Amino acid sequence: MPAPRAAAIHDLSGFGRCSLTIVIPALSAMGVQCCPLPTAYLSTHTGGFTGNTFLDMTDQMAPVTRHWQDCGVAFDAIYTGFMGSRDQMDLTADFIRTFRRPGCLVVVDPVMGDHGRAYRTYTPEMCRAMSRLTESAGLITPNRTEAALLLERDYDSVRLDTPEDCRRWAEALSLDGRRSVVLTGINGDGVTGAACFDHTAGKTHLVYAPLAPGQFHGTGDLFASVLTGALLQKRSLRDAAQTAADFTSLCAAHTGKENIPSREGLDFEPLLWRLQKMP
Ligand code: PXL
Repeated sequence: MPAPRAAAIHDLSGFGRCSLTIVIPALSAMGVQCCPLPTAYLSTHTGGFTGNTFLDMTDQMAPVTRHWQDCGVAFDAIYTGFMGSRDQMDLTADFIRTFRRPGCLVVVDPVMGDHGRAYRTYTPEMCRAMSRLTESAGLITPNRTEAALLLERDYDSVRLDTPEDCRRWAEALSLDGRRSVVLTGINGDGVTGAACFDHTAGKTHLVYAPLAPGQFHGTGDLFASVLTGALLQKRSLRDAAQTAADFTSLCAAHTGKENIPSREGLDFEPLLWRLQKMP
């Protein structure tokens, strides 16, 4: 069996572990061929660093789409994340329309913010465009902040305190059951996890892993990358989310012990081998 192939539309941030510097190694370790379409090159991500460079690669997106189409490339998955501009979201929607075929998994991680606030580069117009982009997805992976932005609700009203709350909000994000949702950042006593609404079964399951102390940049990117890799290994949504929660929790616990500044992200490289699956 050849490796499943995923197109990954995210930014490339040189320092600070997020987006493609997580997506590529995680998917590769899981036996998935990753074809990156970088939306921008930044010297660092925008969380915890100031003065980062930003090379906008929007004008590359349509030519890359056309060239891959000319080459007859087909994808088993399209996985998108952080966007640098509103135009990028429209071009990403075009990319999905061009390459979607039966069985192609379309994962849109609606990266827009965390801890109740949009990232500083995300304007309200971009958040609305992201919401439109998520309509092309078979699966979305918002955190609580992104859930509130997608639903146009006040952050404080999207409470994830009880299992019933978590289920309700995950289902509210499913466009009346038409797409699957993995709502991340649900917390319990000493645990963190995700509410997984599987649109094929019409059911929501909660998965949990130990909550490690500390907050690290790129945690959502690692979770969504492992989730996508596990789905391409034909695991169920619940199983894939459990694998992603376990691995992310392990990396957070390890990073916490190493005293690494949170803006440098998760020190996942020493643990990457654990994602490997023998053929
Ligand atoms: O991890 C999300 C992310 C991705 N890419 C860039 C970011 C952020 C969050 O701040 O700044 C460039």
